[in-house]
Amino acid sequence: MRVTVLSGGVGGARFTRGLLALLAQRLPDDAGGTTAEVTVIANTGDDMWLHGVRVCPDLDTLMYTLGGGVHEGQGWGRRDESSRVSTDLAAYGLGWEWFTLGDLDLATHLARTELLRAGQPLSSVTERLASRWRPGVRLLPMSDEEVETHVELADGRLIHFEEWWVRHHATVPARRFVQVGLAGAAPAPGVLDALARADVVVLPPSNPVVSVGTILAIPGIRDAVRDAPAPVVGISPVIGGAPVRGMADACLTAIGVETSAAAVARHYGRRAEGGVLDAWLVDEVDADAVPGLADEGWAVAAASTLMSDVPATAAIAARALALVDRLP
Ligand code: FO1
Repeated sequence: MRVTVLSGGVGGARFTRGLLALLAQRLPDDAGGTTAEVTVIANTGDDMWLHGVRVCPDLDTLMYTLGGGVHEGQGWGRRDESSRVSTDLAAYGLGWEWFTLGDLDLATHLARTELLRAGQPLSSVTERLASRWRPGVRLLPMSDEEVETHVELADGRLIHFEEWWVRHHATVPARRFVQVGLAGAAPAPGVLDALARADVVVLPPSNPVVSVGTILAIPGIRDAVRDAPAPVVGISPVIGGAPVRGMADACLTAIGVETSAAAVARHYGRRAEGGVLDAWLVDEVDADAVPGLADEGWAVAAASTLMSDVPATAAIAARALALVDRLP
């Protein structure tokens, strides 16, 4: 069985960890994993150059979370981390005090930068780094080209997404998001194939605007999802009118979309009407949205979608897969 997931950072990584647990139960291999093939297409719009190294937040969150090295409380960065280097960099007046690199995390960025400087594309570098962590999935960047999400503020200034997200906690109103480098970007090797060959495509509860939205904006990827023979199912990142984590509401507001489970579904759109989804899973607190969406032709269900732990997340993945099993 082949599953392809379009993922941002924390939400998508936690969902994929639960999906792998479910698949290990349903399709076990002889090593505690699964015979299913899971490919994760990761957002690289949060990426940046910092201190001369290339930082890929969502790729690293996926690699560390699925590889067992993540700082669980934060959802990003390494467990047992230290900050000696970033503290000393600050003594030189370099870096941002609101966005620092841990000492162990720095090893990942140094390794990535060394391999990029040697001429390897990001997809090859990611494969090499992931081989150490053994995440149990094929981890693909959405593109080998640099595409960075910048935020246009009301006064016209453009700042990097991470500055808006981490320094300003998305409280400064965003006029729009600009994917710098998008026009020259192509899907990374393996991305279109992973969508064409999947038995199911999943849009997990990642940020629908700056994470999944950025992946879909790469020329060719949205069409590849729309044309995929497989059913496409999404899980709402919004529960009861608010994002579970992060500040997806600020992103949705910036593009004029209401922060509700139904509004996010309509934002993605049904494939029958030119969108990318066939099915949508909402939380029980949003069960009142189910009849309306069903009347519009959605395959839709309400279930507990809070990814409180791995078993709960495995159950969410099971409900999402069951939803597309019902599709004609
Ligand atoms: N988030 C923070 O809130 N503060 C940080 O200092 C910070 C550093 C950092 C370094 C590497 C990395 O891969 C991620 C980091 N993050 C930090 C998290 C980052 O903002 C998120 O992972 C995503 O970019 C948002 O989805």
